[in-house]
Amino acid sequence: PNDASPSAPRAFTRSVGDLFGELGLSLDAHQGSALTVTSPIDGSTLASLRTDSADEMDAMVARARTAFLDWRAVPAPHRGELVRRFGLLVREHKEALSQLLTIENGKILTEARGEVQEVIDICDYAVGLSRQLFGMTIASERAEHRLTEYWHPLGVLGLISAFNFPAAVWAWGTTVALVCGDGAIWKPSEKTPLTALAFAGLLQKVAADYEQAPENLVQVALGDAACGIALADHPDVAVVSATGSVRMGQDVGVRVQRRFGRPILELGGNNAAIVTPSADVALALRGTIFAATGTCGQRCTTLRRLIVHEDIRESFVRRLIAAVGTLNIGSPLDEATHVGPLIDKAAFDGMQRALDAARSQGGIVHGGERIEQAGSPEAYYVRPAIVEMPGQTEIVREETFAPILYILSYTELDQAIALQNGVSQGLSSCIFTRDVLEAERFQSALGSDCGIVNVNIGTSGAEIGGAFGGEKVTGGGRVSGSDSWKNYMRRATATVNYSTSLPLAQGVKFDL
Ligand code: UN1
Repeated sequence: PNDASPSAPRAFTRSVGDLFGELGLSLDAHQGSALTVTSPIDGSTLASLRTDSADEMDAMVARARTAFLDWRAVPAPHRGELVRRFGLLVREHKEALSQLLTIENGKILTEARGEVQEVIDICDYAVGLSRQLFGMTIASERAEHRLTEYWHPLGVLGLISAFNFPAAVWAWGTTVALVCGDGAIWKPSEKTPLTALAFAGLLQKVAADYEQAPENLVQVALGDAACGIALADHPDVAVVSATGSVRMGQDVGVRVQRRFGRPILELGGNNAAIVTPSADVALALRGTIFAATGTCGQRCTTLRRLIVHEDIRESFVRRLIAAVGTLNIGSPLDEATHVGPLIDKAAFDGMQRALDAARSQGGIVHGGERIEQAGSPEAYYVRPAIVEMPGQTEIVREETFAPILYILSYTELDQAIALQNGVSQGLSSCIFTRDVLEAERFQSALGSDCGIVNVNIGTSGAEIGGAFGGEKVTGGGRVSGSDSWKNYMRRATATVNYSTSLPLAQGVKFDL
């Protein structure tokens, strides 16, 4: 039901202290005054934590490097055993971890459970991978020679993650890096350090009980951007994986590249759906609504642009606006809620600025208003906005991290594809069609220029098995899935001569 004045958020049934207790962890060693953690559900304070200084980062990297030197010698399947045990522990505590994630991040419980499931899934994936870190043999041009490619552990991974997927993105990189033989440091978002301490705490606990795991294999750096910069600049951090804004990635990527470290960047998206006249309308509606409003529009894969065929535009948009009007907006702990709060006031202000800009650029805004919660002035709940635009104006080409769906229309498919590709970001895209030619064209070299190209599903909710990331200002990195494990290893090409002569490559003669 559409409830214009939703009930005040339920008091949390579980406190953060209780949840940590259930996980067998304690926050005692992390207490401090530098970082106040609040819940977006009602703005209440959850914890006050100490942070790490830039000087402490040096010592942390040195410890990680020492751990790596031991860990690289452990056989990969035995490294997988560590991840297997972690995955079992996450399974055991799935509900408590999901609640903590919801309390700290504000995503609805079913999505929090989905995120914890992603952590479990990537553990299974990484365990399998630990027996499949294949190299290959290559045909040598010389007689009685063998050319082989090896994949070896790389070094220390520094992983910078965002508030919106406070656990899964870390797990994608870290579990894979661990089976690849790397050490790992995690710099989580300052908005979600508790989720980080919980997941890393469980992994540390498993590592402490695993005789083959060295000390300090997995560490957490709490702090502001300076901690991330310290990782980006440090010559002993071999690979830096960063998920977040384009602006952050431009800084981190350049810093890592300057010292010839390896950056993996997964940055902004401005994801579009093309809805064609042959689309299954009910399916397209459900797909677009979840993609546009899930996680309150705060996924990097959130649907931000809908490019609908002129012939069906009016009826489709009318149904979309009506459906968004029926979404339950309120406490994410309430199982009936569809859309929880924005992360904070800055996100709300950014959303309102974008809506004002859209209006001034000719847009007609439906929804988008704040929904006040009695007694929680610091909680920012909004009705997702549907914004009819006269064209792909400046604001439409920007990523605003909030639930705003811009509506554009088209008449020819190639025009829709040009609009879809006509932004600087290139993360995710989709088409709703039952026409096989349209579906194929969209996925082809002439179609979407994004890293993720979906047919008859929305832009968000990628599975862990596929390479995740995108092109253009999205950064080009693939954090997990497919063969992206290679990002966490180094390649060595070995040529072995098992003859008694010494033929040189390319037929070079050098007779002594
Ligand atoms: C992100 O928002 O940074 O594809 C990650 C999805 C999720 C991950 C999103 N599996 O929507």
